[in-house]
Formats: sequence, structure tokens, C-alpha cells
Amino acid sequence: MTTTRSTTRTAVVTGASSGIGAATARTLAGLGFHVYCAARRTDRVEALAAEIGGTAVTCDVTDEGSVAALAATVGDTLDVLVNNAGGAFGASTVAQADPDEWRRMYDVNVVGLMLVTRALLPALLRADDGAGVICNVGSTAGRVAYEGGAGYTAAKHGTQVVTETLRLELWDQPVRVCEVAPGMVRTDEFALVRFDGDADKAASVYAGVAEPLVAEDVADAIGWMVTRPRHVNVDELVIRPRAQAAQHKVHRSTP
Ligand code: 8X3
Repeated sequence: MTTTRSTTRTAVVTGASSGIGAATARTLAGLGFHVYCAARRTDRVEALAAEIGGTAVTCDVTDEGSVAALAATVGDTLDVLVNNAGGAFGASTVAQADPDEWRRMYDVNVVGLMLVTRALLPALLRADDGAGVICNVGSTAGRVAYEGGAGYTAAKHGTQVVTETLRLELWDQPVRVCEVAPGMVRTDEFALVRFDGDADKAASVYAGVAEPLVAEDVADAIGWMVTRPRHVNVDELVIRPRAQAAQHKVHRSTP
């Protein structure tokens, strides 16, 4: 574990081992934050923390003990929490759904977000100048329905509703609550995990799309959201590639 602690503002990014999480950790480090890079894969978060001068924390957001250890590592104060850990498992229709996949999706996208938020909220409320920010990484899948997506869209609607609820519940507290909702983002792992390692199916998601978003695009948005003046709450920010006018309306150069 890299243990150097700076006096600068601090941020926790969950799911920091790859994709949007790793990119966000790099972006926040570039903005001057000391970043706690949290994820299950120790080797990855250690490499990332060493690269950006942050702190690696091995953490499974669905495990209360693991989350308590994260909170203990962070200590008394925290400026930014990016609840990024999440994911899609499977793309079955409702008629053929695997209940274990659905439970895992609810667990990581909703319950995990709650556990981390609950554990770190006291530290966020002690942020300097009442400037603490929670940024939850939702999805456009949390805004619509699509065939074969119900387990994931239900979970991401959960992410969105928990975010709204939290903002209402904390309305008189010195902390902000935001959500970024990305559409099509090409990362190394999202589609591959969804299709259980089937590279052809994963690639087909982006087939013919000239420029899907990349993780750095979302990280850039998060970096902006969490560095607004402390009276500014960016409730939600939907971000898609130009080629995706709506969930089903994607411009592809090949059929
Ligand atoms: C990922 C967006 O379109 O695959 O959160 O559901 S989508």
C-alpha cells in the first residue's frame, strides 16, 4: 500500500482498478487531489496509486468489513467521494434472467454505493468549507429501458433514485450529491464483463460507432462536477457520444 498522505484535498474513487474509475483517479490527481484508489484487485490499485501518488485500498464495496477498513484508512475528513464501482452482468431477457446475476448487479450498483456512502458520510461532512461532494456514477441505463437490459437498468435506476433520495435527505447538510450518467463508453472491461468474456459480443456493442466515449471523457466530466464552487450542486449530468442521440438511436457506419 502506498501510504503517503498529502495536505491537499482528498478523494475516494471506488472501482478504481480500470475504466472510468482509473481514469477518474488520474484526473482528480491531476487536479491536485490525494486519491484513495479503491477496488478489489490489489495489484491494479497499487500500480495506479504509485503512478498518481495516491493511496491504494483493496476494497469490495459489497462487503461491510471491507468498506469499514476503507473508511478507517481515509480517516476524519474527505472532500470527494466518487461511487464508481458497478457493472452489468449478463444481457438476458426477463423471461430468461438469471436471478444470481440480478442480485449481483443490485448488490454492487445499489447496496455497495449505500455502504460506501454511509461509511464515508461523516468524513465528507467534515470537509473544509462545507465543500464535500458525492458523485455517483450512474448510467443512461438508469433513465430508460432496453431489451435484454432489465437487470442492469433496474439496478442503475436504483443508483439514480438513491442519489436523488440522498440529496433530499442531506438538504440542510454541508455536502453535495451529484450523478453522472454516461451512455456508450468504450472501456476495456464493461462489455466484456457483461458478456462473460465473449470478446465478439463485447465488440459488437461498439461496432461501426466511430467515436464512442472513452473513460477519460467521463473522468473529465466528473473532475468538473466535483470542482464547482461549494454552493453549486450539479444534480445530474448525462453524457453520450455524438453518435448516440438516444439509447437505441446510434449512428453506425456498418449495419
Ligand atoms: C452503460 C450504458 O447503454 O450499456 O452504463 O446500458 S449501456
